[in-house]
Amino acid sequence: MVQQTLVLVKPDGLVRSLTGNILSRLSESKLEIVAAKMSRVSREMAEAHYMHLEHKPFYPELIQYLQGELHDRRKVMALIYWGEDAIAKVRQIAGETNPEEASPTSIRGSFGRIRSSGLFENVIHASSSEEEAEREIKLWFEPDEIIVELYPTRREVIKELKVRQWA
Ligand code: IDP
Ligand code: MG
Repeated sequence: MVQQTLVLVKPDGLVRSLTGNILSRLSESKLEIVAAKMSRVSREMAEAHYMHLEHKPFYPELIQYLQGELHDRRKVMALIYWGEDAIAKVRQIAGETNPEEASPTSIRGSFGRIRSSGLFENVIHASSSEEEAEREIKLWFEPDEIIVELYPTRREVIKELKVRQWA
């Protein structure tokens, strides 16, 4: 089944210069990258992304983590991978959530660690189901930032829209 999945290189991945390595590992999947960008992460974005974990004891620190406050690197790299069984393939290469339990050859097993607070600092995010992928892709990307048609869109005329242009 052709699927799409959201990947985030989290701030620890960026601050440790792991982007190239992570993209190399993910390229083994033979999936196609159909969108990519650097993104600042507001508190609202971080909370929306992890809304399903709101009740967890590690949630406040997780929000700080995604915002880059734990690594002084306030951004993430967001990508969409697209192709046959994309969700399972990317999760496989990413490895288990807990880096100590992740396969040593996976991204999280190679580069993740557990903070002294207990938070799993695990280098990347990867969507875990089609429903989650759809919600997350629509949260992180606008339709025109993606080079294929993933979900239905509608056209709207927005009057007096103020946009920033090159001077
Ligand atoms: P996932 O990233 O493998 O999909 P989720 O359960 O969605 O795992 O959790 C989101 C993130 O929250 C994880 O990537 C990890 O950074 C952190 N996390 C999840 N479970 C725990 C835990 O039990 N202890 C500490 N941190 C956790
Ligand atoms: Mg998850």
